Amino acid sequence: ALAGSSPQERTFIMIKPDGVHRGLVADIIKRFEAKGYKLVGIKVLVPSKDLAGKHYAEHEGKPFYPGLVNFLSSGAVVAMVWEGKEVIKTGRTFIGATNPLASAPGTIRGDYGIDVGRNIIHGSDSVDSAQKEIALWFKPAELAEYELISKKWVY
Ligand code: RTP
Ligand code: MG
Repeated sequence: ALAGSSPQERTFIMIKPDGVHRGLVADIIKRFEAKGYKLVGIKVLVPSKDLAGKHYAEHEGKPFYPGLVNFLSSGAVVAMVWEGKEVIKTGRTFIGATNPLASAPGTIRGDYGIDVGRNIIHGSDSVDSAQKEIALWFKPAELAEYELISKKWVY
């Protein structure tokens, strides 16, 4: 139960334009918040094609890449940084499989999605990609340094 024995990590979570348009922002935030994770950064923006392209640079050259970049930059997204023990892995578990039809009920994509190109939310898949994505989407001053008062009841 000691905070010192629970190393904290950060992940980049983004509600994509379909999730925003469908009114899923509060539901998604609620899941991370209720789990006990700490919100350290959040903003709404319409990403430029340049930013969307950089975010998905690992997929450059794949057939779905141009459509993916166009889709992400087609509307408002909610970009967030969440902090806590194993939040990268847990975030991916919350989100579900890439294809919503293959995602278990109870996951965000499993509960709300059908199409792989309209899968509602993004989450970093490793410590390395989390660091890169946080640096791409947020300035250091946009991340809040504070102690979550509930921490000693969560850990
Ligand atoms: P994300 O990066 O958005 O969190 O999704 P992911 O890790 O679950 O999946 P990834 O392989 O990184 O793919 C990024 C996004 O590209 C779209 N995609 N389409 N076969 C296809 O048409 C296909 N494969 C992937 C999805 O929207 C996926 O979220
Ligand atoms: Mg991915």
